[in-house]
Amino acid sequence: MKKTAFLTGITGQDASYLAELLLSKDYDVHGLIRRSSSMCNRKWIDGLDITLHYGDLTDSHSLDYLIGDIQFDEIYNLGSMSHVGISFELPVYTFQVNTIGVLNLLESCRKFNNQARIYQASTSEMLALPIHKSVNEEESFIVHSPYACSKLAAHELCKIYREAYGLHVSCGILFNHESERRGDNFVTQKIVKNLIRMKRGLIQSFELGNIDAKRDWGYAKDYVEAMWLMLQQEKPDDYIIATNESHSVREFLQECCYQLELTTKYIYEIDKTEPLTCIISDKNKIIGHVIFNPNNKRPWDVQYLKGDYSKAKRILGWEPIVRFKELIRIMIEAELEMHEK
Ligand code: NAP
Ligand code: F7E
Repeated sequence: MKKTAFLTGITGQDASYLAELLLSKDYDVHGLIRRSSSMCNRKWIDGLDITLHYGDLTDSHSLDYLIGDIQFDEIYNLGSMSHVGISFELPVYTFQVNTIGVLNLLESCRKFNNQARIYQASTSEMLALPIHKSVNEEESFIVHSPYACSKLAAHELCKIYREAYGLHVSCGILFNHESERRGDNFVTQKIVKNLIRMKRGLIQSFELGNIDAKRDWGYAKDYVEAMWLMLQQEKPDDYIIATNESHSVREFLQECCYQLELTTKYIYEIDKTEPLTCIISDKNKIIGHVIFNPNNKRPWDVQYLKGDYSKAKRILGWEPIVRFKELIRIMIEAELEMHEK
């Protein structure tokens, strides 16, 4: 018998890669999709042999109906309002999707399919420590945004359903992971796409916010493998998935420029340590500039993230393959290819 899997967030970066992985393992894959006025958000799943069901995490009836109707073996909850910056503008909505949505899903499973193995997408944003160190699963959580707070509440709910009702729920505490499928308004994709447009003469400038923030960036395709491995364990548990390397947004910008053979010159106001702008040149000719606009900074940001994945390595046998420079190469190559087409 084929195993059946149900993925929320099917149009997003992670679920689209996970759907491909599960199909390669001969799963019968089902995805939850929101009604939209256009089909544009389906580009990563077009052509995949999966079954789509209309629904929404905030609509408990749609989940009850599906989870009651099809006895899924594995459920991966990857749907969310996933943008940290926007969560400051939409805090209530963020909680409705990221917390109440998870509760809706857990309740459906408790009532209609308590044998399903469930994956919850937790996040490194729950680990906004004041000191700079590599963190493991023993660390206490600290949050700096409505997004992080909504995910922490969901994380705790998962633990409650695991302990109180014996549901097989595992939470992956994933650090930032990127790919050519990353949304355009996350910093890595924003930098890659805009630098390539600038190199091609399509734009002369773009803006960034906090470039001193450091992140542990991995590759989404590596990370979905860890999600699957978590649900293959007899015992549900929580795991950090990361690369154990940390780089600043400024380093990301620098490395992209280097790989695109662009040079940079940072301009500072007298007595200031944060640059105002960065002039970008191609073969000694100025082609544009990046503006560091304080208005793009979040009300409260996480300054440093680095994850110790040794528990995942020990128990799941998982390790990241793609590292920082290779990740940037993959994203640049995909974008250049898209421009060629
Ligand atoms: P993403 O590309 O932003 O995708 C989010 C998905 O959630 C989209 O398919 C979106 O559908 C769907 N969605 C939004 N609101 C929904 C709702 N009310 N009901 C059902 N679906 C809804 O996110 P991702 O990068 O793949 O991340 C996957 C999960 O991991 C998310 O939960 C995210 O918070 C978490 N996470 C991500 C990272 C990372 O670095 N990528 C790290 C840690 C945790 P539409 O197309 O209809 O908008
Ligand atoms: O920001 C800074 C920004 O939006 C990274 C989500 O997948 O990973 C992601 O959240 C850093 C922050 O990702 C811009 O202030 C500077 O310090 O790419 P990001 P994120 O906030 O780390 C976590 C683990 C998740 O769970 C989330 O779902 O870059 N930054 N200038 C900027 N960020 C953006 N977006 N845009 C800028 O112009």
